[in-house]
Amino acid sequence: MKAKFLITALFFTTTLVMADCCSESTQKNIHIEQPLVRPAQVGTNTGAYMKIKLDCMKATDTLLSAECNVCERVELHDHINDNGIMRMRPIHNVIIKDGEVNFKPGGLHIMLMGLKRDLKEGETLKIRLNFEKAGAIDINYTIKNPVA
Ligand SMILES: [Cu+2]
Repeated sequence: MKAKFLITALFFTTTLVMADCCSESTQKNIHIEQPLVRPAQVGTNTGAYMKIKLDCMKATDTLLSAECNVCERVELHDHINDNGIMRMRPIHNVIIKDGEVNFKPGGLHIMLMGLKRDLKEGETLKIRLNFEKAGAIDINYTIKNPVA
Protein backbone atom coordinates (compact mmCIF):
# COMPACT_ATOMS: atom_id res chain seq x y z
CA MET A 1 0.00 0.00 0.00
CA LYS A 2 2.78 2.38 0.99
CA ALA A 3 4.89 1.35 -2.02
CA LYS A 4 2.00 2.02 -4.37
CA PHE A 5 1.59 5.51 -2.92
CA LEU A 6 5.30 6.17 -3.38
CA ILE A 7 5.23 5.07 -7.00
CA THR A 8 2.21 7.29 -7.64
CA ALA A 9 3.96 10.23 -5.96
CA LEU A 10 7.10 9.60 -7.99
CA PHE A 11 5.08 9.46 -11.19
CA PHE A 12 3.48 12.84 -10.52
CA THR A 13 6.81 14.42 -9.58
CA THR A 14 8.38 13.19 -12.81
CA THR A 15 5.45 14.46 -14.86
CA LEU A 16 5.72 17.90 -13.26
CA VAL A 17 9.47 18.13 -13.90
CA MET A 18 8.95 17.13 -17.52
CA ALA A 19 6.18 19.70 -17.96
CA ASP A 20 8.52 22.36 -16.65
CA CYS A 21 11.35 21.36 -18.98
CA CYS A 22 9.00 21.21 -21.93
CA SER A 23 7.50 24.63 -21.49
CA GLU A 24 6.92 26.69 -24.61
CA SER A 25 9.78 27.63 -26.88
CA THR A 26 11.23 30.97 -25.80
CA GLN A 27 14.28 33.06 -26.65
CA LYS A 28 16.04 31.43 -23.68
CA ASN A 29 15.64 27.81 -24.72
CA ILE A 30 16.23 28.17 -28.44
CA HIS A 31 19.86 28.01 -29.60
CA ILE A 32 21.42 28.72 -32.99
CA GLU A 33 24.68 26.82 -33.50
CA GLN A 34 27.35 27.37 -36.16
CA PRO A 35 25.61 30.16 -38.08
CA LEU A 36 27.41 30.47 -41.43
CA VAL A 37 26.79 32.36 -44.67
CA ARG A 38 28.61 31.31 -47.82
CA PRO A 39 30.87 34.10 -49.21
CA ALA A 40 29.39 35.68 -52.36
CA GLN A 41 29.62 38.67 -54.70
CA VAL A 42 27.29 41.63 -55.10
CA GLY A 43 24.29 40.87 -57.34
CA THR A 44 24.32 37.12 -56.70
CA ASN A 45 22.46 34.86 -54.26
CA THR A 46 23.86 32.90 -51.35
CA GLY A 47 22.80 30.55 -48.56
CA ALA A 48 22.79 30.80 -44.78
CA TYR A 49 23.17 27.65 -42.68
CA MET A 50 22.92 26.75 -38.99
CA LYS A 51 21.59 24.25 -36.51
CA ILE A 52 18.49 25.30 -34.56
CA LYS A 53 18.29 23.55 -31.19
CA LEU A 54 15.59 23.54 -28.54
CA ASP A 55 16.51 22.72 -24.92
CA CYS A 56 13.66 20.30 -24.73
CA MET A 57 12.99 17.49 -27.20
CA LYS A 58 9.24 17.93 -26.74
CA ALA A 59 9.04 21.66 -27.35
CA THR A 60 8.29 22.82 -30.87
CA ASP A 61 8.48 26.10 -32.69
CA THR A 62 8.20 27.26 -36.29
CA LEU A 63 10.64 29.44 -38.21
CA LEU A 64 8.29 31.73 -40.13
CA SER A 65 10.74 33.96 -41.98
CA ALA A 66 14.16 35.59 -41.95
CA GLU A 67 15.24 39.20 -42.60
CA CYS A 68 18.53 40.67 -43.71
CA ASN A 69 19.38 44.16 -44.96
CA VAL A 70 22.17 43.27 -47.42
CA CYS A 71 19.89 41.65 -49.96
CA GLU A 72 16.74 42.37 -51.99
CA ARG A 73 14.80 39.35 -50.70
CA VAL A 74 15.11 36.51 -48.18
CA GLU A 75 13.40 33.14 -48.66
CA LEU A 76 13.37 29.85 -46.79
CA HIS A 77 14.45 27.06 -49.15
CA ASP A 78 14.59 23.30 -49.20
CA HIS A 79 15.92 20.84 -51.79
CA ILE A 80 13.80 18.24 -53.55
CA ASN A 81 14.95 15.32 -55.66
CA ASP A 82 13.43 15.96 -59.11
CA ASN A 83 14.18 12.83 -61.17
CA GLY A 84 17.66 12.56 -59.72
CA ILE A 85 18.41 16.29 -59.87
CA MET A 86 18.44 18.19 -56.59
CA ARG A 87 16.50 21.42 -56.99
CA MET A 88 15.88 24.25 -54.52
CA ARG A 89 12.35 25.35 -53.83
CA PRO A 90 10.89 28.03 -51.56
CA ILE A 91 8.98 26.81 -48.51
CA HIS A 92 6.55 28.69 -46.27
CA ASN A 93 8.10 27.81 -42.92
CA VAL A 94 10.25 25.29 -41.07
CA ILE A 95 8.85 23.38 -38.10
CA ILE A 96 11.43 22.79 -35.35
CA LYS A 97 10.68 19.50 -33.61
CA ASP A 98 12.47 16.54 -31.98
CA GLY A 99 14.94 19.01 -30.42
CA GLU A 100 16.70 20.29 -33.52
CA VAL A 101 16.65 21.11 -37.22
CA ASN A 102 19.76 21.33 -39.35
CA PHE A 103 20.13 23.86 -42.18
CA LYS A 104 22.94 22.59 -44.41
CA PRO A 105 24.18 22.60 -48.02
CA GLY A 106 21.95 20.34 -50.12
CA GLY A 107 19.09 20.64 -47.63
CA LEU A 108 17.28 23.42 -45.81
CA HIS A 109 18.82 26.89 -46.09
CA ILE A 110 18.02 30.57 -45.86
CA MET A 111 18.36 32.06 -49.35
CA LEU A 112 19.74 35.60 -49.48
CA MET A 113 18.74 36.88 -52.93
CA GLY A 114 20.15 39.84 -54.83
CA LEU A 115 23.08 40.82 -52.62
CA LYS A 116 23.65 44.57 -52.39
CA ARG A 117 27.34 44.11 -51.55
CA ASP A 118 30.08 41.48 -51.46
CA LEU A 119 30.07 39.10 -48.50
CA LYS A 120 33.71 38.43 -47.71
CA GLU A 121 35.09 35.53 -45.71
CA GLY A 122 35.72 36.46 -42.07
CA GLU A 123 33.05 39.19 -41.88
CA THR A 124 29.87 38.80 -39.89
CA LEU A 125 26.31 39.40 -41.05
CA LYS A 126 23.23 39.92 -38.89
CA ILE A 127 20.16 37.93 -39.87
CA ARG A 128 16.88 38.16 -37.96
CA LEU A 129 15.02 34.88 -37.51
CA ASN A 130 11.28 35.20 -36.85
CA PHE A 131 9.88 32.32 -34.81
CA GLU A 132 6.20 31.75 -34.15
CA LYS A 133 6.64 31.32 -30.38
CA ALA A 134 10.11 32.63 -29.52
CA GLY A 135 9.63 35.79 -31.62
CA ALA A 136 12.42 37.66 -33.42
CA ILE A 137 16.00 36.55 -32.71
CA ASP A 138 18.99 38.40 -34.21
CA ILE A 139 21.93 36.15 -35.01
CA ASN A 140 25.44 37.12 -36.13
CA TYR A 141 26.41 34.79 -38.98
CA THR A 142 30.06 34.27 -39.88
CA ILE A 143 30.84 34.60 -43.58
CA LYS A 144 32.53 31.27 -44.25
CA ASN A 145 32.14 28.30 -46.60
CA PRO A 146 30.11 25.61 -44.84
CA VAL A 147 31.47 22.07 -44.79
CA ALA A 148 29.19 20.09 -47.07
CU1 LIG B 1 18.00 28.35 -52.18
